[in-house]
Amino acid sequence: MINKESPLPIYYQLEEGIKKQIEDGVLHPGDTLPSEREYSEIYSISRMTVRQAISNLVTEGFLERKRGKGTFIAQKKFKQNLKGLTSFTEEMKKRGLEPETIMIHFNKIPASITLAGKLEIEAGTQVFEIKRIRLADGTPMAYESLYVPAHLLPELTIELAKSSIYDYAESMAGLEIGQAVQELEAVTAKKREAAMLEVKEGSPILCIMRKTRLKDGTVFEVVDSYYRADRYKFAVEMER
Ligand code: 16G
Repeated sequence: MINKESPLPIYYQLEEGIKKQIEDGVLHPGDTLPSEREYSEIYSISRMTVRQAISNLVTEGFLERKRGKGTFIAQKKFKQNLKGLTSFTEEMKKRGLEPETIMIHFNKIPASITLAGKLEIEAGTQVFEIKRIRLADGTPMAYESLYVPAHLLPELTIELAKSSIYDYAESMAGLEIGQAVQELEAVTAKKREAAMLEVKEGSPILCIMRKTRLKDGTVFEVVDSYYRADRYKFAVEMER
């Protein structure tokens, strides 16, 4: 795994070696990683070097540190294809995972000028302000902050919003969700997001801003979603 003649830094070689072992199934998700001492003895390298490689792999989401228990191989990241306009519920079900929602906030408020601008409605129009944690098989994946004009979903309740808003909109409210524009940005978790996503403050987070329209062009929702970068990656297909 380590070639001391190589111009590549040793920590980097170790990092790549561990990644390859995960890829090849030599190390399995949930396994304990060999200790710093073992790596340093096997490859005759300093513990500082091993520590650097491990800490980079933790930041990148390949390894996970559990306090008082050690370092483990992390579960594989979810890859979401950004081709179709899907909901969280659909994405999780597609993978055979049980979606779940913890409702943090559910309220009707008059839209501020800024929000009204984004939703393309008059300022003061009633909108649902919904903040929820989305989980898959009990693990928090994302925290969403969502705004929908209330007149589009007049019967929306907390219970319905804890399930699938897209499903409710399409199968019960008779709306046709059409298209969306999404922006992705890397941010670090602030105290509040870190607590909700069960990560350390400062951990990498993927922030996705989605604006969805109905088929007739009406803005249906604006959503800021914060996804755990150690659990999620997004794939974009391109053609030319
Ligand atoms: C996804 C969407 C979000 C939408 C939600 C509906 C992204 C980045 N965001 O989380 O915009 O409101 O699905 O999910 O994909 P639901 O139908 O399960 O409530």
